[in-house]
Amino acid sequence: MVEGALIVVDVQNDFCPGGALAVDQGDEVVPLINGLIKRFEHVILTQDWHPAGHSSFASSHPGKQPFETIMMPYGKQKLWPDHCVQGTRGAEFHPELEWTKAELVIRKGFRKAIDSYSAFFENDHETPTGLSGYLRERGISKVSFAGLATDFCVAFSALDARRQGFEASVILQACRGIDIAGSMAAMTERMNDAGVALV
Ligand code: VGL
Ligand code: ZN
Repeated sequence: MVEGALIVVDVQNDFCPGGALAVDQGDEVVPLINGLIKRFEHVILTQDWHPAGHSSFASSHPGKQPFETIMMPYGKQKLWPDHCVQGTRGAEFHPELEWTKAELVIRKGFRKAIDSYSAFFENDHETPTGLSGYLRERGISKVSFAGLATDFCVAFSALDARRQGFEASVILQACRGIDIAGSMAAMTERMNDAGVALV
């Protein structure tokens, strides 16, 4: 068994080909992640889980298009197509993801006025999801990330894991990115600087 927790980030239909915010080859990570799930001591899943009309949706801002950036009270926010709406098929885990072993599902982005990329904090970098407390209480000090998207939810989760004092690695082979406006290179550099092991 690999020590620590595997955190499987947002392997949901809307981030896979055919979904509302599809990541290129997003579904290719599923068999790899299924293999990892078997090998890890603990497994935690995250699930992007937005109410309809969420403030990160371009459709909630008249005249705005997906992938534009706007200012929100908590800072810059990229706007997305409607995705991962609570209770829809797009928000469900990929049908081939073997998730039954998971001990915890962290849902994020459920507050209408604030987006959440990280598994630890919402995009104000202050509002916690409770994951740090959960890991600490359970004595888990090491986390490894796989899933979607490398340059958004995976990267922000890994950075916050370091900020919270956890040992963090990203299993790149089992991640796929969105890569808009150089986001992959920028986030890779930030993860390296923060001491995230990219493996
Ligand atoms: C994500 C954009 C919006 C992600 C979630 O999982 O990386 N990206 N919501
Ligand atoms: Zn989202």
